[in-house]
Amino acid sequence: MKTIYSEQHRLRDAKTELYGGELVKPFERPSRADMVIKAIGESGLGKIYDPEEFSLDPVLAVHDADFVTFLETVWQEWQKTGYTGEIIANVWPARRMQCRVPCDIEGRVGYYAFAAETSISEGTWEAALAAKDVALTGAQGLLHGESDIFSLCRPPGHHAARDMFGGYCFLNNAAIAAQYLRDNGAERVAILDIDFHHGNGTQDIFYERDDVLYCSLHGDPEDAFPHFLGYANETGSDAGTGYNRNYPMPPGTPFAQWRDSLTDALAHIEKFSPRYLVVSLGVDAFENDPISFFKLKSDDFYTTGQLISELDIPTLFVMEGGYDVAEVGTNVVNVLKGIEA
Ligand code: Q9C
Ligand code: ZN
Repeated sequence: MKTIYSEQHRLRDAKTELYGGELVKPFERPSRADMVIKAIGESGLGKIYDPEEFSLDPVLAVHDADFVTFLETVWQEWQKTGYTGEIIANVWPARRMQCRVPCDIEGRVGYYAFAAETSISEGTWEAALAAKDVALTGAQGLLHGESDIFSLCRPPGHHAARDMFGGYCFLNNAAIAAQYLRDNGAERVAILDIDFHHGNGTQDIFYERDDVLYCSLHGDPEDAFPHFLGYANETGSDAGTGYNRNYPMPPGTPFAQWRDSLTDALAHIEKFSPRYLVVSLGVDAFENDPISFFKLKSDDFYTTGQLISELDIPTLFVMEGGYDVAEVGTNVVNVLKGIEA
């Protein structure tokens, strides 16, 4: 299996994350991708390729144009104000307030953010652009007939909505890839999201549509980020009714239970009969993940890969979360080895 990877991910190296009322070193850090690429190199899984460069068109097919311009220009604007720290939202259009884009930069940061943990730092935009190229190059591989590809994206993407960033995500790499597959001849595309967190951004982007099925296994929003989306009663709207499926699970969920959700999601995907599958591959369901609460063991990721491969659908794996830096490489490689078994 080919891996697509860009060193440009290093440009996303924020100094701050708002966590527990303090500014800490972000969990989503460059060493995560270093560990994954190292494990891929040692695994014998296949070669590592640089991405091709794509225009913004595939990004604008899923994201709001003003949001994209905001991400592109916000660091320079922030510098102009004279602020010396990173960009952290501190105000929102909350209940009964007006949801319009203000002029002032702090107002606009709050408008486009849905959470405050994610600082925008110098180089974030450039890294996000490269991550979307990594995802799109993988999608193009599927269109050219490859059966499985791993796009080692960083920063991750599944929390990024049409016009919102947060949860360490800016551009929704998996959604951009899925839409690109649709725009290049695939009638139906399914997205399976096995990251520990609900992919609120991906759900948001495809919620009214019946051509992209979204299925997500995640920590119950009662207890886990992003808290305000990801419940089981969110099944899609309009034409998309029935094309969104959430599997929220409680703290302490072991693999046996998680696997039942996976089996159900896979059966649902099979019935949908998609031309391609995009897997939002986070490995933060791991038992030692520092910010998550499922109990999957490293071997369980191998079984997960095996179960996904039984679908026999050409699949693009898009890297999302996974914050136990010591084991993130092993866990990702285990999924991919399970696919090739
Ligand atoms: N107390 C991804 O995995 N904060 N994003 C969690 C826990 C945000 C995770 C706080 C987690 C975002 C791509
Ligand atoms: Zn996650």
